[in-house]
Amino acid sequence: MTHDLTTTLASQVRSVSGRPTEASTPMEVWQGLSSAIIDTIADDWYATQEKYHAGRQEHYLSAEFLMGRALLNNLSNLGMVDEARKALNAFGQDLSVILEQEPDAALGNGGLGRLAACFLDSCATLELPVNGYGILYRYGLFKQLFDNGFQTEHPDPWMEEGYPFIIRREEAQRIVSYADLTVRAVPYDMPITGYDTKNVGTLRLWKAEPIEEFDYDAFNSQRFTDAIVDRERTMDISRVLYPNDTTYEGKVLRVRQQYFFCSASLQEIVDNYVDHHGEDLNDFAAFNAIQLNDTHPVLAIPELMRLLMDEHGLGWDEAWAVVTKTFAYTNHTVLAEALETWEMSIFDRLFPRVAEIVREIDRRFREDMANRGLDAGLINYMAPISEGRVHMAWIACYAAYSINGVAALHTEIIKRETLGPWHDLWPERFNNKTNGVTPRRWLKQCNPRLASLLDEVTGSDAWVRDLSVLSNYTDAATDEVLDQLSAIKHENKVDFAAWVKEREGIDIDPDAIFDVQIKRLHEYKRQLLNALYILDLFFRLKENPNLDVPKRVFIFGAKAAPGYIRAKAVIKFINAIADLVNNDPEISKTIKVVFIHNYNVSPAEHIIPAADVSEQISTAGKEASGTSNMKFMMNGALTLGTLDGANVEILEAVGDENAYIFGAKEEELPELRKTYDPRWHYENVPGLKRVLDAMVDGTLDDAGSGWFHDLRWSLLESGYEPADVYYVLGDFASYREVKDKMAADYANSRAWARQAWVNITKSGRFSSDRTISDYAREVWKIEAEPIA
Ligand code: 26Q
Repeated sequence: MTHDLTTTLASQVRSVSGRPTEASTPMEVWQGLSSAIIDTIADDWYATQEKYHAGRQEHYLSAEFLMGRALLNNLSNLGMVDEARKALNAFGQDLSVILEQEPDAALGNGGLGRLAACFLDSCATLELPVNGYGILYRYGLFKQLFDNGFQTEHPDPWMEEGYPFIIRREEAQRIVSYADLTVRAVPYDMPITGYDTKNVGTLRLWKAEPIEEFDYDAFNSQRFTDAIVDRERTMDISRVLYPNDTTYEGKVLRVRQQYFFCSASLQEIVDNYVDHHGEDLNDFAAFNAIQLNDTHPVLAIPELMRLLMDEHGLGWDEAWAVVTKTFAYTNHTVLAEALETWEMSIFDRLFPRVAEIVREIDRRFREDMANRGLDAGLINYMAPISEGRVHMAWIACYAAYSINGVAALHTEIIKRETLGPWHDLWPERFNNKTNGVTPRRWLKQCNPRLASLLDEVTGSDAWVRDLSVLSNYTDAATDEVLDQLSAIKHENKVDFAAWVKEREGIDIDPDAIFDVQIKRLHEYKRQLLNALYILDLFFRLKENPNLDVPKRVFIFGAKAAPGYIRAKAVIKFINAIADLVNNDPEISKTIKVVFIHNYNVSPAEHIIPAADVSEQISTAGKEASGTSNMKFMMNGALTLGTLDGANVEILEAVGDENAYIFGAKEEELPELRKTYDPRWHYENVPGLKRVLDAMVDGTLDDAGSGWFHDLRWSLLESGYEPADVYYVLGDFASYREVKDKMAADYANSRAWARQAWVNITKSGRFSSDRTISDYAREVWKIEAEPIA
């Protein structure tokens, strides 16, 4: 580094606060230190972008980027953590306090958004010419509070106090036109540093602004409201992130958002091509690949057609030839309720030209398929437009040269079912890219103690760039290393207990087993199964106070989509169990239940290093991949899971003896369902009747909402659809057995530590570096472009 951090820091903090550094608030110091990072990387950032723009690039389009905090990530990547600590100490400030000032950039819901963030980290580290494009939501995912155990949602104006990691690029603004509204798209860039490289990637987030601050004519003629209405309609576009995950919501504003960032991004990508490679757009795909993160950015397909034809003079066939060599599509779900379809009338109303192009894609698709001899029913099913609705996934499958799932099992399911007819047509387009997570944030930064042990055992920090090296050390676990590992886990648990005490006001014992389920709240993820186990354990202990069970803390973190009442009911149910358990003077000596409110990236960084047990208990076939399973594995927690998503591959990596697997398998479920009778399980499976009755007999209080009654009903009767579609009662016995066994195994701490060590050292293939190398080589066809 050419700059001395202490000097830069002092001047940056003073210019933020207008006071001496010593007298500045921690928030101001955070701002100043963050600005100092920008100062440090500015030249390299510029050089990287210049280099990338001249060659072949990949553009990652995503409606969500769940970035979390940036400061520690950047300091760590740049090798400046110690320097920053010292510089702060010189001013009487403490790095850990400063780091906690930073708001989370929560511009995503869950897995899909966090995956995009991990991918950017890996692309930068691998020096790949990749940039991300998304939306600068003014309000990220809602802040979650509990009111009497009920989730309440509150706005998250995350940038309001100033955010140095994002820079407005006035000069690069674009115009996005709708039939009823024309807006400015102003880019805000976030630098993406990599580990131990000078390359700096970019996440470009678009903000919608009015063309003119307000309509002066309207204002002058006293139409004050008119003057601000359009302004507000414009600002609406990038105001708030939709808080759904896995359910589709057909709101017009949502499709406006999607078009907004697709159009702005593509205009820029096309202009950049012209600047560097000339006016002939026929060769566009030689220099550009565009990855669509689920169907949310699929409007980019007709939008690129429009730009190529209307702005750059290509004919339909030429434009289609370009488009079909440019886009690749990632599917993240098999749930039918998540597949996006829009009423064609919405397209007509918002962007008639794009609507016209979609109709032409549809017409040609039908012609093309008829020529191939497909039957009329099938053509109609697969057509981009059917029954007046546009099917975004079908457009993606028709236009994309690559279609991928996010774990081996998931890819098999989409080939067979969700996207089956497309696989029949073009099997060569399909490929699997099992997800991964960045070992920088999810190991080195969040678990420094374990990171040091790995440095020590492997003799270097090479594992940070190539996690697969750890597999050479699986057998290197001496008793001494295992004891160190146990000690590290214990220290992490002590830290976490203090964090929980401060944040949630609950005392937990670091000697207890920390059993953790953190993920969005959804029926298919079966937090309810976990809750029923805890309630059953409560009754077992009540019945037999001398029962020999180890101490345990059950930890949850989960947000429910605000309109998903049954998910909110599960939150209330777990909080009610927590009240019951934690306030019982006897039982609370053995078990505790903690629901961490407002679960997000930063809380995850505190929770995961302290976990012993990783709950991955979705109904087999429903979780596309999961990514917290990988983070837990890297941090030495053992998986308690079903054979679903990436759990299957985790099991394969660590072996049967190092994971706890239970429940019905995906291929068994159709047969089981034919005769499945949840009532029979209720009557006959030990413990079930007692816990299900406790939901409605006054043991647990839902404050008159009727929600617990509904939960029980969803498991037992459920009226119009079959009861217990997620097979909670069906898997209960198997879950209880394996979870009990797991708890008993914990007593042998050497053996447990050995299992943890195997998990850590076999986690290499779940690094997002591996995932990204595979995308780069097999899909994007790009190579590293180091700037130095
Ligand atoms: C769609 C339309 C309207 C409003 C919202 C949405 C919407 C938003 C977000 C639909 C889905 C999502 C997010 C899905 C998601 O996070 N899926 C997860 O993706 C992870 C990364 O691949 C997987 O590991 C998880 O298994 C999968 O659930």
